[in-house]
Amino acid sequence: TPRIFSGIKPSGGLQLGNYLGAIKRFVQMQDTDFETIYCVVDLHAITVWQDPAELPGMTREVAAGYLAAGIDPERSILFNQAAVHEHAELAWLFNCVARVGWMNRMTQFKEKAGKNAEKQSLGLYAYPALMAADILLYHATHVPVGEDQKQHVELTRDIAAKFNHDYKVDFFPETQPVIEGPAMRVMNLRDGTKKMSKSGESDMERINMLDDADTIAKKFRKARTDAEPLPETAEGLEGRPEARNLVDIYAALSDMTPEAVIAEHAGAGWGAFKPALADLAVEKLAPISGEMRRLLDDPAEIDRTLARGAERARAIAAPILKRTTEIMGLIGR
Ligand code: AQP
Repeated sequence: TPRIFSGIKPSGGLQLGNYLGAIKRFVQMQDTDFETIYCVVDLHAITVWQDPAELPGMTREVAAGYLAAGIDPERSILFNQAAVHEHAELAWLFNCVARVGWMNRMTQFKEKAGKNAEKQSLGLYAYPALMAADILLYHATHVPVGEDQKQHVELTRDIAAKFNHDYKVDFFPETQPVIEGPAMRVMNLRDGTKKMSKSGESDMERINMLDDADTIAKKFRKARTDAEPLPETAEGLEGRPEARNLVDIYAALSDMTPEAVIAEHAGAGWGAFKPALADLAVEKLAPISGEMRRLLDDPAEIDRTLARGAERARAIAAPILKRTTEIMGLIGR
């Protein structure tokens, strides 16, 4: 059966973009023919500093987000990456397959590191090799990713191909990126040209999954917009990134097309549209955040769920890692 692997970093509280761009689709994929493996990728989170006093709480929050949104830990495998040590081991083996020149071409590292590349952790630089390990440890055939991750999936294919070539085997599959339709990209509420992000500087630029109704209303009220009302047609959103973002969020939350949202609210002022958007967001998010809070009241139960998932993950991962070490000529496993 085709198998999907995808992950979310516990590098902060879950935000609306993680839900609309990732978790919501992950839930729908459970109803397809894919076997689904979802991971809280804590080993990726620590590529930048994470306070050890806060990391366990963020790991549980991401797990609670998956569960509250509808990931069924029986139908999907749900676990945290650090609990399955095979991820780190395969990542090392892949560090020895991947080439420095390949890593140098990764645009995401350049964007994240900016002018401070020398000061970044070696882990942040090597992160695509760990991502390749995450995927290939399960011989995952498909990875649902945003446009920004496409390059890393290509690197995963390059690593698999070089491994197969160098060791003269046909062992790792060619993973396909699944980039569905126009991928939902939620933008920052203060700057419509930047994406909404967990670790963005100001809390006002994002909607957190655990924000209460008043906070959600306030953040949308204060969201940056231009002075024009909503256009009469979708073409009128051209060159208006903040306006487009609010329309896109409305569309994604209501499962409507942006065109239909515009048709319904044509010519409306922000004073009318923003409260409607806030009401819709609260209506859709409150059941999820309520369930997240309920789950987070019992951290031990979340840990047990993750541990059961880790056991199932390891049942797939361990033989694949063992075979990899044998192919490479490493003894003792
Ligand atoms: N703004 C977004 N719009 C749509 N999808 C988004 N995702 C993240 N932000 C948006 C999707 O969420 C999944 C998890 O991503 P991640 O946690 O592995 O890393 P990220 O993309 O770097 O997420 P953040 O929230 O921006 O975290 P930080 O601030 O730590 O870097 C992915 O599927 C991603 O596409």
